[in-house]
Amino acid sequence: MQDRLQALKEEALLKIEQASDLKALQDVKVSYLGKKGPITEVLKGMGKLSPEERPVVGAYANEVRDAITSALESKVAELEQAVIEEKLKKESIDVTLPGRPVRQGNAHPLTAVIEEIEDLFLTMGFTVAEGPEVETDYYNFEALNLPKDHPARDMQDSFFITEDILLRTQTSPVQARTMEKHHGRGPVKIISPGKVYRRDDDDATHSHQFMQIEGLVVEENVRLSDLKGVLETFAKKMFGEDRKIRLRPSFFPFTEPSVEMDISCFKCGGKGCSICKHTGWIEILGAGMVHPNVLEMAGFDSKKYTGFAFGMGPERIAMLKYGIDDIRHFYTNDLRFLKQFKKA
Ligand code: 2NL
Repeated sequence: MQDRLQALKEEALLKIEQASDLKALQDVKVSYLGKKGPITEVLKGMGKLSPEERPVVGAYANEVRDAITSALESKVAELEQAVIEEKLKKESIDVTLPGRPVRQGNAHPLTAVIEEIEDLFLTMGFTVAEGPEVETDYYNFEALNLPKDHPARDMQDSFFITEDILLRTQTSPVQARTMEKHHGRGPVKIISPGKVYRRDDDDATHSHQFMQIEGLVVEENVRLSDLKGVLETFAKKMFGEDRKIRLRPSFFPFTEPSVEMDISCFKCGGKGCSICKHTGWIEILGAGMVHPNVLEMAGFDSKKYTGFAFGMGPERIAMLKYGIDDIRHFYTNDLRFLKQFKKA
């Protein structure tokens, strides 16, 4: 019986040694160690042995089974390791290959200009305020001292949704709403960038939807000279340190007095060229001291508080700065146009 076990052991170990894959090992395991395998058979037949022989054969049978089991385990580990090594060899990557460049886009020129203007005012202590594009007649007109019969309220000029609701024609309603939230206490120091809407036929210089940036400061003892200082800083930072500014009298319903600001031409320096239409000056924005009616309607005591406000069109600023000749370029999404504003 021992000889039979010895033979089985050698046979199994040889098969394990020769096995070339895991499947073959599994077959060896089933055929030698399985319930119907020869070793189990030997163990079952031990009842027929004499009591002296039984422990000796039993111990040897166990030894054979353990030898086969451990040979199987180490061969399985060996084959698995070989599979991993094969895989590593096949999947190795060449780290010296040049990388694939990630294509990087750029901000829309209008976005870039608006953010530049925002940053500039943020450094002067302003915060950015936002509000709804669908506005009430009250905030868009009435709170800004635009009386019921003012031509700006005309159906010809505005997109009305109902008699009382319209697409905002300026960002001033944001300022009126912000002032109200201050409950009559200063300081208010905000800029409000955003989309505005006017009924207009689109052409090279008109668009029914465009952007506006307004600024507002309300505090005690705010004067026109404060307005002038802030706007001069803005003009120099945006168009060059050697810019001069000038204020011309103007009219807006929500400011009194009202002014328009020109900068000295950044192209010709004031001598006269096509950009400044041979005047040496370029109109940049409108501004003024906040009308007392506007302050009072927003809950501020106009005897105690004064303020200044200004408004500009970022499209115009961008067109001047980059020499863009048609406002429609901003909205028609032609990549040949947009890609020219990639920063170096
Ligand atoms: C322009 C002129 C301007 C304002 C906007 C304003 C807002 C409040 C009170 C007073 Cl809440 N004023 N805004 C003032 C003057 C001019 O815009 O030409 N914009 C493109």
